[in-house]
Amino acid sequence: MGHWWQEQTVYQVYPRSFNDSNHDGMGDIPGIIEKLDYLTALGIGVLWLSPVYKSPQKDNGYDIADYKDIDPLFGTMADMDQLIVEAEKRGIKIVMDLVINHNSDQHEWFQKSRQRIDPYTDYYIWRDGKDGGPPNNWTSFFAGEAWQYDDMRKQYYLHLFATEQPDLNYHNKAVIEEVKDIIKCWLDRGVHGFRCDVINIIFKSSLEDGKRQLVLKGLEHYLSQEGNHEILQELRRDVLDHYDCFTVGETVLVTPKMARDLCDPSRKELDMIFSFEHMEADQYFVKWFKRKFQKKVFFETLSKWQKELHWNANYFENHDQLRSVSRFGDDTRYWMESATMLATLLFSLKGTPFIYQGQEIGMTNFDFQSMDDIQDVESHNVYRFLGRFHLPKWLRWRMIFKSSRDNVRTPMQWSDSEYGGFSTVQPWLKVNSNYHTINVANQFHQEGTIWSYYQTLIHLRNNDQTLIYGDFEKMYIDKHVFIFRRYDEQEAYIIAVNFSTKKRTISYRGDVLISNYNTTRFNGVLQPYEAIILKG
Ligand code: ISL
Repeated sequence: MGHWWQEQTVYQVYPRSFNDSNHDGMGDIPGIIEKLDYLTALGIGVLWLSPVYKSPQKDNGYDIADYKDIDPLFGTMADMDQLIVEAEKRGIKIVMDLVINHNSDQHEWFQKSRQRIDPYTDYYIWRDGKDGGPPNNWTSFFAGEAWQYDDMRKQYYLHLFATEQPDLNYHNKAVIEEVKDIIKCWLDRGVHGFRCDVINIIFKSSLEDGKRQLVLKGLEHYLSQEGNHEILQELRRDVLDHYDCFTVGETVLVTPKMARDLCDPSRKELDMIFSFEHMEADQYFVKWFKRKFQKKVFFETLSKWQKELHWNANYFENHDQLRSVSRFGDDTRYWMESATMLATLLFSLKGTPFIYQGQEIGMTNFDFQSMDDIQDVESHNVYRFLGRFHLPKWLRWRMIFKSSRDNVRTPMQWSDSEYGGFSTVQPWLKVNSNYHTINVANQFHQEGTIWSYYQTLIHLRNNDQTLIYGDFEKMYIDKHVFIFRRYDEQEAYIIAVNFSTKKRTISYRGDVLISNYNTTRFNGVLQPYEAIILKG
């Protein structure tokens, strides 16, 4: 009926924090191979690998210095080939991260471009300065100006992310040919798709000043431009369509209309996209300004995206976000209940479910003590940047620890042995001190754990055409409760979730397909953080 990538659950591995096989404090590819049976046991069909390419690691691999080589931190190309083969043996398909908006200033193309060596001279976006400053007023996603002056070339280059991540020039056809070649090379090696990093901002239609706004000045000149669509269609037509693969776009600041233009099947661009709007229900304006989690906004937003798109890439966590149980649930008193409730919601929405390593055991946000515990380039940039406005240190620190991406990047908690069983030496980022209680060994194949609940849910969804393909209909939303229906000609389910610490009465009753409270016959009363799927 559909495609394999609609029926499977995708598991995201953040390689540096997954499993360290060679005792250097850094996760690696052989470490992932060791854990493939673990993923099979969970029921995973697709593994998305955050970047393992050669990289100076300024942004943990999202700054690629060679798209066709593996960083020695993570292993070798032979390890990568083995991972693909071993995964395939277990019915797991590998999906790579494709980062093509920018790469690293250490990439050979950039090094040659700085020296105006052809054909690389115009591979990046170089301009002369204006009035003694940068070419325009654009600002970076990582705070501050989006331009860096290069002493060698005596010009500025554009970087929408870190200074060490120069943006590629998509007005240059040669760059598009390079990208096709990279995609082809990985598909030929046996991977089955790509998660495409910030893929809706790759084409800059002009370099005019951006309109006055507080952050991301310049956005209107590069967000989802027509040229962007043309490039995606070309990549699809010339390469992707010749393979059994899928693409999921990471699409920043996307609206439903933009999303449809990117993933409407008839346009042949992307297969699905990650939207961000539901992840903004606990912030004002940008993530550094946190506010109380607005549950109703969260439900309404999920509902809206379910209606607006024919197929969603559903997620509550990834390597840039926070731990969902800490963020949308209650990671102390109702840790188990809220983690399993969130899981039920995620797996009963229409679309492909994506989970992030550790989510299946209810890992929580990190217990940082100071800026020294944080490695993320974005966090450090923003901390420094806010200093320019004389924000006191305590306030800046508060903003960072509440929102830093390092909250989810701490090492995977495998057991209660030292360093959480992730490594035998001090890892690159501290292990959350709750590893003594929250770890895989405590939950793996054990009744009544978050892990086994995920396993059950994955199995349930994998084998239920209505849960996979059925239509979505919103039934009821209030400040705590979200109720919707999934249905097709054969079957109908009512899904109800209670995002509160109090019991809630709803007007539905009936036999239960699954509940995180083991309820079999539902009498209308939802327990704190209870989730149920009702039959019929
Ligand atoms: O992390 C963010 C805020 O929560 C985003 O602004 C993030 O930078 C944006 O979603 C783009 O993310 C992707 O590209 C970045 C990289 O640092 C992220 O890890 C990646 O997911 C630059 O490659």
